[in-house]
Amino acid sequence: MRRLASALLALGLLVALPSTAFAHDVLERTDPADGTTVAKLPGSVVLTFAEAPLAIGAQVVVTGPSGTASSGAPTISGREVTQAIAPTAPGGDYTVSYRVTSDDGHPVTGTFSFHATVGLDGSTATAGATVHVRPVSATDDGQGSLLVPILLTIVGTVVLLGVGGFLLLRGREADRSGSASGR
Ligand SMILES: [Cu+2]
Repeated sequence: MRRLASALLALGLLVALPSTAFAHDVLERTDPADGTTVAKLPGSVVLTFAEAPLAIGAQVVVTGPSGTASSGAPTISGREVTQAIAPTAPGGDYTVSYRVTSDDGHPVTGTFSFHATVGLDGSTATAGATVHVRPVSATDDGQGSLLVPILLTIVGTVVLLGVGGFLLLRGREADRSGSASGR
């Protein structure tokens, strides 16, 4: 009877443990959603958690093509955490890093990203332009600058050979005149 009671207690603990872990707040959805493309960068990002996070220690950092694009501190309203984006933010790839304090006191952190075709400043993102165009022009520059060292090496070799030959000839002439005067 006692063994059965302890077995039931153990079983009860096993069932209870995951439910305490579930009290740890989780991110349910974001706006814009992770991995999506939006036509225009919104004025703010909204993170919706399973339960209302605590008012203290919330941090949301929005990073875009021009660096940090988040403006001011995030605001918490129920289960929603809203972070404003600076009106100067351009179009492009955005990453949002967040850290909130769960209602059980534990910190909850994570990141999500999205692509905005048009920025709040009205600029249009040229997808992949900064990644693909630069290596091509860098190769062109490389070929152009390679020609100069090659030419310098050729000119240098010719000059050295010329000077060497001149000195050799002069040395022979000096030897000849030296031996002539010595005689
Ligand atoms: Cu927790």
